Amino acid sequence: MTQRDRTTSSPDSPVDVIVVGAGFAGLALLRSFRDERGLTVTVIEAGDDIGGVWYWNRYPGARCDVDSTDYSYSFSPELDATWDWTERYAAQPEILSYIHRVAELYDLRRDITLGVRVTEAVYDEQADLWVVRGDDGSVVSGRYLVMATGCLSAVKRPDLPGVEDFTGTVLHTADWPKDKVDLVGKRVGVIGTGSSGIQVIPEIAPVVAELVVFQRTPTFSVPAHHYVLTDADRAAIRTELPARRERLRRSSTGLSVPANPRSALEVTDEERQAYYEEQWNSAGFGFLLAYSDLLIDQAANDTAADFIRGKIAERVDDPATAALLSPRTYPYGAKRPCVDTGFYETFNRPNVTLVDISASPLVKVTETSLHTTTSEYGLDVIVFATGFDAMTGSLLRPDIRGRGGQPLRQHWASGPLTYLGLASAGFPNMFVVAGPGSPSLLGNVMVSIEQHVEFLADLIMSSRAAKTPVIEAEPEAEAAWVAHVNRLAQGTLYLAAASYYLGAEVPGKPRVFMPYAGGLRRYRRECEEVAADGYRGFRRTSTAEGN
Ligand code: N01
Repeated sequence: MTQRDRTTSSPDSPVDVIVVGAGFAGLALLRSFRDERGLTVTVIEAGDDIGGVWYWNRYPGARCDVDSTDYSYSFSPELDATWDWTERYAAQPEILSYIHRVAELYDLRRDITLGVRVTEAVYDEQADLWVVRGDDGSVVSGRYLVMATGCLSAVKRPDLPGVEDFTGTVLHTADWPKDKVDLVGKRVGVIGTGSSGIQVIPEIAPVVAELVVFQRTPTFSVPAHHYVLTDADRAAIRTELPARRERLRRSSTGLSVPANPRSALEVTDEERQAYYEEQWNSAGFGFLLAYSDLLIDQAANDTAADFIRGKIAERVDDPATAALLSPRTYPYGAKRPCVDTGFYETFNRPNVTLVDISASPLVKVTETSLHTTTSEYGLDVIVFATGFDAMTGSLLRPDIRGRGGQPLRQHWASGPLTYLGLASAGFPNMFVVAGPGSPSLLGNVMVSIEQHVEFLADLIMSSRAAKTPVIEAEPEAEAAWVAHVNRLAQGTLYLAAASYYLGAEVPGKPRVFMPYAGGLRRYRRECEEVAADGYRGFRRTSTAEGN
């Protein structure tokens, strides 16, 4: 039987759990549900191989920006014992190798169907089953449907007239070709300066003939302080790993970087500058934790933003370019901050030009060029580093229908509605990992994934044991959770930026703050309280057939 044949199970032979997506979340679900809980699981994956975002995002320079050790599964001492990271921030090929290693160690591939994109999932109320269709015509049914489709996976391609006429190469960082792309000596235009753009730009600048960077909004970035791990580093990591994992589990961010509990405004200017300098020289992503109020107090935030702008001015030779690269329209951290290796210095190279497309927007592509309202740029390659339809894109692109045939697209027409970020009222037995309403994007997503998987596994197993396997978020619990998530955001500066947290990345998308801003520790506690309270907020019933 081929892998593809396996999805063509008929609705008469349902599995316990259908998982959509074979990235970090999907693989963790499969291992936990199948190997620890004894459920039958089938995973459906659109890519031709496992890995999720780490399969698709193969652009030069792609690597994680959380320490590799923290960006890995914590469930298995056996896995830890056989894996050593080579660099502080692992590059995409190494992360993919790690994912392959996990699949091999736990024999995961036998329950994964590759190369099938789920186009439709419909809840059959008579049978209390999800019926899931793939783009190859295959159908699979199961009691539970878990969307492990990732919050940053639905690729966003801006609607630029004429792209199809371009005779050069058009690439997207999140859908980079598997075969090596030769950029040597080419004239390359990169659109976008988010995390992906910031990684690809310094990587390709030394080899291309000309690099034109089209920037709409400048990004705050601090040095990553990337390095190759030595044997001594690895030995030290190994020794402290159990304690480090526990610290991460109980932290608010899922990061190893300690959060400073002090306010930026309670120290003298000299003390603050010295501390920022120290953090600048070591913290990487953790610079955001330099003071406790950077994301809640504008004056505190200004001190960090000014510091970073000062550093940009030091790193970029041309003052006009430095000014263009300096964010001034939103608080530091209100859009997802970046860490970089040589991003700003790249603009000191003679072959690199920065184009401000907020002043002169892109208007069209012709056979040979990219045009703004004021200029034309002849290019051989256009790289879209324009990101994703974040959080909801991967959940709304397939047609998901719950009770009464209600489309999820309709239920979420004014923004995503979830209980705990995990379930939605009217969609029984459908769950989401790292979805809207959960902390996912505001911390180390690996920690969130593992917590979600454990919570869902316990919820499903206890419901089955109680002969009430049909689990559905109560509408009141959902409404209260959405209000809670909104309230948490209102106490922050997140609302002061047109970010993908708020749905601002896609024209016409509802402007709703989607992630849970209370931190991983508080979220975990809230989930634990829900479970201890008999899974308060979930209605659990037997099936229509009385099973
Ligand atoms: O996407 P982004 P990304 N015309 O949305 C611009 C994770 N990640 O792929 O800000 C012109 O951040 C857009 O401009 P603006 C990480 O969570 C992690 O870079 O909308 N420009 C912006 O500059 C990250 O946050 C890692 O004005 C357009 C850029 O494109 C997330 O993925 C590495 C445009 C998009 O930035 C997404 O990062 C990479 C248009 N129509 C990614 N549309 C690591 O772990 C968008 N832009 C290191």
